[in-house]
Amino acid sequence: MKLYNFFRSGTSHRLRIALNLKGLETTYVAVDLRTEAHLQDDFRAVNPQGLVPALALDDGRVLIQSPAIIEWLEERHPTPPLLPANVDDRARVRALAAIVGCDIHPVNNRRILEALRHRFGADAAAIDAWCGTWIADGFDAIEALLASDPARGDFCFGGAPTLADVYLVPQIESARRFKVDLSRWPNIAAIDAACMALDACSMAAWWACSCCDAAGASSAKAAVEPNVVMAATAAKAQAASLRRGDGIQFFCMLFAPLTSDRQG
Ligand SMILES: N[C@@H](CCC(=O)N[C@@H](CS)C(=O)NCC(=O)O)C(=O)O
Repeated sequence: MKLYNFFRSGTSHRLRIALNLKGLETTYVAVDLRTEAHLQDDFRAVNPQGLVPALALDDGRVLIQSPAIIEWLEERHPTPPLLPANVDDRARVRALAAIVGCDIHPVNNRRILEALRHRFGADAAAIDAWCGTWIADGFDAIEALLASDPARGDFCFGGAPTLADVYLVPQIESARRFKVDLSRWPNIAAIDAACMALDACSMAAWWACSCCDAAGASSAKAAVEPNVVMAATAAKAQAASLRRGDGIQFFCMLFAPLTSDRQG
């Protein structure tokens, strides 16, 4: 299978987590949103919608839309399951995922932010405020749902990662990029820590991503912000315990957060 994705795309990130949890390997194809590679004819031939991710199967068929792809993975490769056995529980897990997938991510996507910047004159602070508004709105709801579940273990539902965690982790990463203070949501922060302790999640992070190439990293800007330094430091610490660390990955890990691009 070929995975068309971008290292800082939240929807790509959620698919990488799902693939890792299922133990499935793919050939990695980088589609660079910063250079608008996703809007070029060659990628539109893969996905006419011009969005990542897309998963090309070995027989040539292409799956698009991360919710559809992840559900396909769940049905084709049911072990380990990302959805609970009980129908009511499945509805709960899907609802948590949908808060991210339907109500947070789409309004913070790159093309929305580009329209805010170029058609409506939004500056960087306005963009952060916009994204922060919708992330906080969704995270408040998720936090309340998590707090109201007495049977919950370390993850969004029960004691193992589910679809809800697959969606939540990339959105937390995106929240950090948009300077959202996560201390307001202790259950969400604890789930992030539990997920990031799993190789399946940490190896799906943008800093572990093989499309974080030297060309991308070299576009790093010099403007260092505190959250960026923290992210780079955390990434560096994470790197020590993970199966990566060649020169390019290390370089990317340190400098990719300095880029000014903000993707959904
Ligand atoms: N609903 C789609 C959304 C895909 C999507 O919006 N992907 C973003 C990256 S996270 C993208 O390709 N954005 C390009 C753009 O907005 O120009 C899915 O879940 O796959």
